[in-house]
Amino acid sequence: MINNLAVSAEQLRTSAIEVLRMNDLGTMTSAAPNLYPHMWSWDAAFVAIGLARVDVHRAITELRTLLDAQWSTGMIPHIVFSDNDTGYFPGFDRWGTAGAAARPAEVKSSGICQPPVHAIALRHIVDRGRENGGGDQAAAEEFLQTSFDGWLAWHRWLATVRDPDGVGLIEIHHGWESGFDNSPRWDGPYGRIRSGHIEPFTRRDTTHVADASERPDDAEYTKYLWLVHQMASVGFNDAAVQDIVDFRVRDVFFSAIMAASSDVLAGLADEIGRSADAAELRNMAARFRRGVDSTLDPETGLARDYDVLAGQWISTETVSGFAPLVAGGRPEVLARQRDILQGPHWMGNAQLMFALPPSTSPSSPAFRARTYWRGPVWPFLNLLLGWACTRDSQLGLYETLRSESLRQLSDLKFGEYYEPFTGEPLGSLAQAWTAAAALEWLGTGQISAGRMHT
Ligand code: 2M8
Repeated sequence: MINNLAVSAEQLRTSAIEVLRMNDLGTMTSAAPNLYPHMWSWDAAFVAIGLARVDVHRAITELRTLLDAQWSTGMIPHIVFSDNDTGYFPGFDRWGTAGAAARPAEVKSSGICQPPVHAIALRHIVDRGRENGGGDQAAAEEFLQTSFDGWLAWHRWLATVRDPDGVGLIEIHHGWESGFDNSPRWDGPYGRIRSGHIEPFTRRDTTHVADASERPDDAEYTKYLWLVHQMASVGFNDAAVQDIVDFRVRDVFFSAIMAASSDVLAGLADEIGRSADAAELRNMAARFRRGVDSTLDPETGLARDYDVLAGQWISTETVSGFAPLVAGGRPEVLARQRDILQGPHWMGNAQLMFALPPSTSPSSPAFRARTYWRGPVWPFLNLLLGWACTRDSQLGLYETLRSESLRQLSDLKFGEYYEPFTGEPLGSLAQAWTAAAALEWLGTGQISAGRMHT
């Protein structure tokens, strides 16, 4: 029993496993049952972390499916489409990736990417495999050996194609690439886009949530599709996209994940005797850590994105401002960031239902308590922050994030995101990465609820 939980740890674990089972399509996990009936790249990484707690083999399958969708350039696409192509728009046909030269012909995918959390997931799989020993360990070691080159190619693609000038920041070409789709971070860049003609479209997402106003509005969606149209018009060719696309932003949070993940992949490289690759990855990690550090706003102490086309910093107070806590960095910077995170504008806000950071600070004029990436709390992000705390031996903050997250998730709804003041689950329920986060927070202990396929 975990202190102050409305349910027992075993109940929470059983329900979380049930959600992953419900979303299990065989070789991939849908991000959510109806709203997102396909595999999403960074969701898959978190899902694999959770799966590794109950079934190492199934966790491996998840990452292998994702890697099978890797483009010949090294890019890992943000959506791998399942055959269940009914409930989601834009589907494969609308993406226009059918003719993209770099896409493996046998796998249907989108043509953009998401943050590279995957090496962190691979680390979890290897660690769980080694803890369990036997067949789990053998499978995890084998997967590490056979998949390593794929992950390395992914990191190299990001480090070259998306940071051609070596500034240590990843350039994204769509808000969807950040994973923070309609965050106020992107209001400036989207505000400057004047969409050209696109084919008419009918959205499906708004039919899967209780209140359509939680989702991005139609004007936002038109711009999202305009960017897809632009990229499709040049066959998703990397160099051509950069020349023509109307959204070019250096994403500080994506870059922080790149730094953290490159370090983790370097550690794994060492373990399999790939020391030259390990050195290259450590250099990558250092470069992106410096890049993240270079964005710090000296007044607010928060990290910032950079709008390349406008030549402007983006200073909206969102949780991405804590990118250094994910990237790692100078001790004094991290200490100040932890103070701010736990202060009155974030976790220390007295009105919060749980002491967990909202996606936008409630003190910001951009804050919207119920609107998607404009304010609600996202459980998977708290898991990522918690992971970084353990890496940096910040056990006090880790314990707060863990116990508050477990309290939040003990409603057994596994919401996509939560209203910060009431704790109401919003968006999709039974969201896969939320269930995975619960399993990882619960950690070791009884796993009598069993494997995925009993
Ligand atoms: C959301 O994004 C998709 C587009 O990629 C959507 O709204 O249709 C975001 O929360 C993203 O971060 C997440 O990976 C995806 C699936 O959970 O949903």
